[in-house]
Amino acid sequence: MSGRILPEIMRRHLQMYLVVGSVNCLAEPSRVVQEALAGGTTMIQFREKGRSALTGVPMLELARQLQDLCHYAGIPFIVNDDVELALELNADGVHIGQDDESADSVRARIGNRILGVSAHTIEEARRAILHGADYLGVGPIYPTISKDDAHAVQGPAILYEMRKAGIDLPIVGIGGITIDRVEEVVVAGADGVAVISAVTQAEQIRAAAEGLKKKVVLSIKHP
Ligand code: 3NM
Repeated sequence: MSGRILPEIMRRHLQMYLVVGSVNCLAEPSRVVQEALAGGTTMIQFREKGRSALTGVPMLELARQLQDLCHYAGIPFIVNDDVELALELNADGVHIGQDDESADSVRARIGNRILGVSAHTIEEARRAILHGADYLGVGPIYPTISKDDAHAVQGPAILYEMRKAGIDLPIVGIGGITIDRVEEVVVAGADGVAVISAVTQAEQIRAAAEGLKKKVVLSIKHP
């Protein structure tokens, strides 16, 4: 890779960002991801967390399977938290939280791969940018049932505040986002939505991803 991802390309990848692990899936994870990709998912984060999360070889095999699907679909495959795993897989990027290794040290290890950082405040956002983040994950915007240790609900106001403070890095909103909430999240300043349940728990996964993406694109203000 010859350089960091361009912000305008990053923004497009954030439009319909599916965060997924085996724990979130009612059906076979690879089926869920295939359907979500068919619906126009723009980026995938492998997040194998929770009580019944896979570990060791089964986890690695699943990661490889999902990575292949992303590769064929031509979209980035991002690994949550685990820098070692991301490097072993030669993933397209890593997403880290505030409790994980610091962003500057992750940046040093991953070279020009995509680096996403969760930020809950303007200060955290500014620090992440200084430390080399390519995008910020901001949430939880609404109450979520998919993350046990989620912070307090922020509401879309946090997105307005970050943009008003001059933060112009690509941002994805996360936490409790459903199709009915997409417009509000994008109008508040997000470039897209990151979801678990709105896609993985949907009866029609492909249609759910398609609907969310369309809503994001329609809600983006075009100059
Ligand atoms: N991170 P759902 S909220 C993985 O606030 C994750 O940083 C969050 O799942 C954060 O779309 C969250 O089902 C869970 O609410 C998102």
